[in-house]
Amino acid sequence: MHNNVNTLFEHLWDNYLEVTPSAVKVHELLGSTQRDDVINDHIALRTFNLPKVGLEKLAAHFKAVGYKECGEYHFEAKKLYAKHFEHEDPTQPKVFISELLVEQFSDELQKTVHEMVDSIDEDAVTADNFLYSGTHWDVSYETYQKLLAESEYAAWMSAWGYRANHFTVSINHLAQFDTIEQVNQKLKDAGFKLNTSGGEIKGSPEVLLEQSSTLADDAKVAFSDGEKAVPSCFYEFALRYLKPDGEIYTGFVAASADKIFESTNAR
Ligand code: OOG
Ligand code: NI
Repeated sequence: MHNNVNTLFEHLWDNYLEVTPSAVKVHELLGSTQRDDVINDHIALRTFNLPKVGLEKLAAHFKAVGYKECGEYHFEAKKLYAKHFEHEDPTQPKVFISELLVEQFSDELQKTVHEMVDSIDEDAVTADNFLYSGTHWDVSYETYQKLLAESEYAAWMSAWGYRANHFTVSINHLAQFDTIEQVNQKLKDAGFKLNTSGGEIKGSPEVLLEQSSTLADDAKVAFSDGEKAVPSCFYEFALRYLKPDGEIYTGFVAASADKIFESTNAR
């Protein structure tokens, strides 16, 4: 495991850029007018709730660089569970980790996921690079499509594995934009497609968090039966509001997160 938070995020970022070329354009659009590059509000990772690779196995890598558990979230329809983590340094990105509740799916999906996870080397899970190690298994495009029919999340995991599935621009830290509407307009004018599930803007000032996101890029995956382009990773935008006590809200909103997951749906 890493012991330096900045090194860990540099690796996560480089690995994310490999399959998310549009992230560079997002930075140019929103960040080029600032002295520093954009500040990220949070990142997110996905996994399966099997003992070898459950949420806590991913969390251990963040705890090792100073993160603490701060909230939990349930997604009944998508059969997911999640927690978020914060660093004592509030300028470090928050971390949102979810896991698929594998036992709630068909025997066929369970068998596929167990086979995938069985092929991960035990030592790989604690290695420095685990959080940006991608897939540890061979799946066919046919298997990908079968997973897709039951769970978009399971299919995404089979194609992309362990990596940050999005970074999130902190709108609060942007010099040239005050509202999420302005950010969305800038992105749309540049030709980006936004995730419209539940509306372009998820959340509201009342729930202390507004979020929007691009639709994931398509990137090529080397499936066992050939190469295919499938949705990879996306960029999110978050604007946070002050709580009545005057502190900024640092949590997530389950009803909004439920829709953000859909940013990796096929276009
Ligand atoms: C995470 C979706 C939730 C948020 O900010 O609410 C989320 C995912 O797509 O893995 O990122
Ligand atoms: Ni997010």
